[in-house]
Amino acid sequence: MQALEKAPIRHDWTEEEVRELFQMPFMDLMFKAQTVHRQYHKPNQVQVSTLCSIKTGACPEDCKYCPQSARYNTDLETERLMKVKAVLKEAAEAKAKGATRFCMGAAWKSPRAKDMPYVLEMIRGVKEMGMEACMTLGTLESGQAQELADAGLDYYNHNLDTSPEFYGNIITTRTYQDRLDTLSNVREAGMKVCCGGIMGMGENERDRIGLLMTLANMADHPESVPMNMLVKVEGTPLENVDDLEPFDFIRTIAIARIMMPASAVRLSAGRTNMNEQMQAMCFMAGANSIFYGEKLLTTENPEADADMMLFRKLSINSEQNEDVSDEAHEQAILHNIQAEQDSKLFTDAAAS
Ligand code: SAM
Ligand code: DTB
Ligand code: SF4
Repeated sequence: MQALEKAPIRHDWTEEEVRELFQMPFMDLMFKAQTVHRQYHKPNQVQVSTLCSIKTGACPEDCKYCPQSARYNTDLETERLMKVKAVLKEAAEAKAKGATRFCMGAAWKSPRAKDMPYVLEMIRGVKEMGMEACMTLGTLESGQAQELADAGLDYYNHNLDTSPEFYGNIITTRTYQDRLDTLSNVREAGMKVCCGGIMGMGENERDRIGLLMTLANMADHPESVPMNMLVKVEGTPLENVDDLEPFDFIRTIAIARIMMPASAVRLSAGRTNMNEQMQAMCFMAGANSIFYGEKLLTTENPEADADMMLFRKLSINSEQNEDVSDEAHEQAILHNIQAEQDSKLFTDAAAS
């Protein structure tokens, strides 16, 4: 049998080509994305990361989607930088539940010099546990990026969020170029790049094309590409923006997979508003990473047990760390099946 030829890794995508992908019949696009996915990734494996908000709210930036900006009234309780010990306790719990990567996020424009020793200690602690470490702390100068890399940070998350053209409608306190500069500082320091965007902010297809082209035409593709569906938070300027057509979100995932074949594509924020079937379609389109655990940074994420159940229904294996006991997983699944049956009994009884 002839070996399957891999799609090439390209950095020269044209707008016309990407538009053609967006215009493909949905089934053809899904087939193409799944074909590329299988050339580069295990088809039934999804990586799980857990998020921890190490500093919450009171952010000076004005990102219109974000509940953590100090400019909007969102009922969010602000929290100063967490103690290193508390962060490492959460990391240990995440590891016990099966996470292979621990991602720490701070609502900062940029980390301050006095915060750096604590942040570096957090990285060292997570690495000692045998997990990958990721951080998202805002803009980084090259020296700061080097300090993080030297402490062992594997990934730095910094999103472009949208196209260069639409960006000014969403954020005015830092420029697109500032973001690109941070990304190149991260690269030069030798860390892996986690960079993606948010769909459903009122952008149009051209903007989704613009975002994907900026990502895929970088000299090196981001190793991880988070695709967030906007979580509309009351009090933010985007709270009432129109919903994105779910198929357009799935299409965007499929095209990200085709344009960046070797990258992990993460189905990130917004999963609580997606049913199991939609999430399965996102996996089919090439998403192979999720955030696992009840909370993202400040908003809800699906219950861990529900995710475990979904993985089981789809025979998806999470890329697990060795220390997680199968028994603990089995118990959690059984617990969830029981809860699902109980709630069915309840609704059946109520209907009769
Ligand atoms: N303050 C840092 C920064 O912005 O670089 C790090 C934390 S920030 C919350 C990380 C990312 O979360 C943002 O770039 C954005 O893509 C995503 N995000 C924030 N609020 C969101 C929302 N309401 N819905 C979807 N994604 C969101
Ligand atoms: C990313 O692209 N999505 C994550 C992670 N990077 C840090 C954050 C999503 C945040 C959703 C809104 C919240 O929970 O505050
Ligand atoms: Fe601040 Fe990050 Fe939220 Fe923007 S996305 S307001 S920088 S926490």
